[in-house]
Amino acid sequence: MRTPHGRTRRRVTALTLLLASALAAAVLPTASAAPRPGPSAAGPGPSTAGPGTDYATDDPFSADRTSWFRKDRFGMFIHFGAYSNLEGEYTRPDGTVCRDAEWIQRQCDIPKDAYEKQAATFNPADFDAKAVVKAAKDAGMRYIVITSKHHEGYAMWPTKVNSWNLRDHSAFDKNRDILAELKKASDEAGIKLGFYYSIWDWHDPDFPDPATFPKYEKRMYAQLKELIDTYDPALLWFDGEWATDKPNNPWTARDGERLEAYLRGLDPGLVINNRVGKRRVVDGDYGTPEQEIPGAPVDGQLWESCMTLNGHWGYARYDQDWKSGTTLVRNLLSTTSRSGNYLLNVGPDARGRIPAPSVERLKEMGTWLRTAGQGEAVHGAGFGGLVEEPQWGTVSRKGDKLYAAVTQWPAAGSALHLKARTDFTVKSARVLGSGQRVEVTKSGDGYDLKPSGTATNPTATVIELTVDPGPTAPAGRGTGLKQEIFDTPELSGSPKVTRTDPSVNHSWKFTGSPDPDIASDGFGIRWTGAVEPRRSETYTLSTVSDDKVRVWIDGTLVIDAWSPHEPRIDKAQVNLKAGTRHSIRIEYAEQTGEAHMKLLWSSPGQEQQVVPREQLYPR
Ligand code: FHN
Repeated sequence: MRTPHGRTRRRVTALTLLLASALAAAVLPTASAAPRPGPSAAGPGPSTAGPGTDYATDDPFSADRTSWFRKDRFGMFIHFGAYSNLEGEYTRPDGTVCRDAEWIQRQCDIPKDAYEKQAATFNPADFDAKAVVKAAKDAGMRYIVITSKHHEGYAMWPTKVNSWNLRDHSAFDKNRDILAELKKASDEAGIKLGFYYSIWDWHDPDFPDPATFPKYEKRMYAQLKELIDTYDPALLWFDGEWATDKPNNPWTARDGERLEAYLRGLDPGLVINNRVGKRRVVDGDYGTPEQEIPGAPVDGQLWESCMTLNGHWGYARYDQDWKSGTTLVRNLLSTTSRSGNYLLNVGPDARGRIPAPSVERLKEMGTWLRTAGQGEAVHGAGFGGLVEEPQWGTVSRKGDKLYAAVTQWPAAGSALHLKARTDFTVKSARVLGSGQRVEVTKSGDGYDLKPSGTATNPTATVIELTVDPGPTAPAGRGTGLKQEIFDTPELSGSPKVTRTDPSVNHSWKFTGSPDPDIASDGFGIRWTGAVEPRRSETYTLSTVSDDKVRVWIDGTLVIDAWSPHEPRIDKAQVNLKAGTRHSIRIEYAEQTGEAHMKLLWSSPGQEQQVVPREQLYPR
């Protein structure tokens, strides 16, 4: 099926649409626990969302669907809305000045009519999509996420759902559509485009009251369908999912379950963040730490750190507290070295222009990335894995290359030490952008790197190591684990279903279950068989579970989370031998509420992933 702008939409099967529409129409309790009819934005349909539904359709750590996101590493966030028209300052009728950016209406208690009046003068005539995309591409950014609707509820596209939008309520050219302009420019530049969409809506009168919230929800579904059908975004970045007031936010995890299923029914290729639900490890495809960088790869989920260039997301004319280009490059190196993405924000002004200091810093980042191939340490790279993160910089890995980005260059004759996490060898080393020799010697618990010259730049000098990561067995020929499903959480009696489960990668949430004959609550599962690692290393096994789980390896209980819990991660370190089929037994129980069960692994030489089918054998 061709979409309006020429891209072939991924084929959406009838079942996924049916499931999506059924979910949209499913009656689910609201925050007040009273049943609340879901919106029928996707149209009515028989309720297939129930026992037998499993929302885990792939492993975001290894699926083709998320491949671009895991490789791109660096994106541009754009906060642009009616709030931009005030440029961070609101002068009250009494002459006092109140300052904020995208929260200005709420934080400065601007009356609705006054806010609508100022929005009517909004005219971002100088918004230049090609210039925005060029700034992103020149910075080394590979994707863009723009606010299509922030908490103020103002749509930045000509939505048909209401008139509170840039087409119908502004002084802007009524023949222009900035999201369409951005989509065209992004496609031409080979940049992915995503949309930020706030669930929390300060403008829609039906939003705060759980009794009327379904009317808002139906409009929200309709707007999201407009965005997908009109602009074919690669990613949806939800926000405003948290419990709050002014106005009250009725959004629940069940609402998130239904919305995520609806969206995946519309476009199975979408990448969706975890704020579609309640910002948990079981929501969406990736976690969203904000204004901070996790110290290591995030357990159980991909992740992306979003950050401002100064102190505000939306434009604030008085905020000149800009991060330096060096800080920004080092932040990007830190996120990459922990297998995360960096979503760096710009806030266009009232005319739609990106502030010059923002453009300057993005140019500095792009220059560093383009110099001497230093961008290889970021694009397509990820967790260093083979070595501990050093004090003197960061280490990312891409295949047989380790990129040591040195921010504290050693004194002449001194060495940089890398602590090894596994047996691997260094075959060669070179400084990108310099012909200087680098002496590599085995030393204690790792390697010493002794460069013979000076750093190439003050931000970070990259030493590229070519390594042999050590023996990795060929992929196995496994088919999965034996799975026995019981209709009691005690796993008592005889199993109602016995089959081979290709991988332990399940998200039954509130409405689903492992089989149509198994109710959504009150079931138990036992998996048995063998797990065969491809490397002889210490593996970290992680379970993502709700309600209860325990795991045995070679008869030893290594994870014991046998008390009911909300969605959470439990981990164990186990020494596994390549080519050996270590026995594994997993017991899981769902009592009531949500149900999730995933088994992931990682090791110094193995990126985090759901344990794949070919390494699992039923017994
Ligand atoms: O309230 C928003 C805020 O305005 C901004 O959009 C950030 C960006 O991720 N998200 C929320 C705060 O967590």
